[in-house]
Amino acid sequence: MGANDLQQQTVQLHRPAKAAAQPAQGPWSIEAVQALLDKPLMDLLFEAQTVHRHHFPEGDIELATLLSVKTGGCPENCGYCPQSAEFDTGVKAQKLMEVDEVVRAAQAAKDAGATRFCMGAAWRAPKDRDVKKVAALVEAVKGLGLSTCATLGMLEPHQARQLKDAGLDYYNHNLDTAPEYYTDIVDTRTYQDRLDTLAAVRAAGISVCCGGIVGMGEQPVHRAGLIAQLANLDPYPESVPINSLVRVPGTPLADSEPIDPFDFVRMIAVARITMPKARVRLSAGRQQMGEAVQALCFMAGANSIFYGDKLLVTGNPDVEADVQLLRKLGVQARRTQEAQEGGA
Ligand code: SAM
Ligand code: DTB
Ligand code: SF4
Repeated sequence: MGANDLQQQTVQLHRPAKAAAQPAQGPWSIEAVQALLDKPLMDLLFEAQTVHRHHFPEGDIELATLLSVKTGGCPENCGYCPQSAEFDTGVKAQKLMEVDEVVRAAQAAKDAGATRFCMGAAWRAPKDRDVKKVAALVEAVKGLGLSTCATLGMLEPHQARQLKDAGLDYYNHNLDTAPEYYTDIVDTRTYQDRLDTLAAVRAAGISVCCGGIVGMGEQPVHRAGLIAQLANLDPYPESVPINSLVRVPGTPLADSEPIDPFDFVRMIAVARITMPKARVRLSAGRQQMGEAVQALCFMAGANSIFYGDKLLVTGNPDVEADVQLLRKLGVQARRTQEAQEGGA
């Protein structure tokens, strides 16, 4: 197949479907979300794809690179996390990275085609002096023309405002699961703590990146409960990461039953339908997923992936493998603002 044929195929893939998209019908009850999750898969995929094409007619996929700027030694006990100091996972605690090191990584990510750079820190909550240092990182990364994202734990309103002033575009803070299952996963903080930080982020004018993890031994009703919580945030998050648990030896959840791949695809589809304008992020777990399941996730409305050989401390598909996958699917990567404005 020649380049022209591929272009042709890409254009066809992105042509909006004829069926009219249904508007999102919030507020969402758990039962209504559950009913979507229980639909026949092909019907659910059709509905999600229809909504997706209506809201994202360009059909591109955002490439976001993650960097752990402060690794390990975290005092929280999130049962999924290799960076908790309570679990013996072999992750060595490191101090906050310097600005020049982070800028080098961000530039490399941009050169490889990423448009968003996400900085993660294994903190329960940063101190004011930590926020000052991260603000300098945000400013430097923003200066490269990348969209910026940070995930640093719980934030106070004044800290959120400081990050906004530094140029932070998104703050990632996940609800992880339904409130009823949360205490089975972590008991060093509450669901309300998470909601309070999300409110502080929203009030500071930073876009909210908030999602969860599946494959942690939760029941179907907890998956529906997570989606209902996210979709009922007012407004719902601009960006919704759906992670499949990366089972790390040494963590309490290391032996969890993996989620059925079709159930994972269903979560993506229902996130798309209930939060139609959000970037739905096919997040952790892609390395264990296979190309066909990832393609189904894109079909279901996922339009952002973590791009780079590493997530925070665990692996991710190689950059080359992702470039090949997007090429095979005829999907375009999202372009930088710069490139869009320059018409490149
Ligand atoms: N410490 C901050 C916090 O918890 O908000 C930021 C870093 S934390 C590692 C960011 C998110 O990564 C968590 O909220 C969780 O949703 C996700 N995560 C952590 N470990 C994971 C794993 N093993 N598999 C999938 N997602 C994971
Ligand atoms: C999110 O929802 N997933 C990313 C990002 N936000 C920070 C983190 C995934 C972490 C996977 C396990 C690890 O490498 O630590
Ligand atoms: Fe700490 Fe965040 Fe990991 Fe929880 S998820 S242990 S808060 S780094």
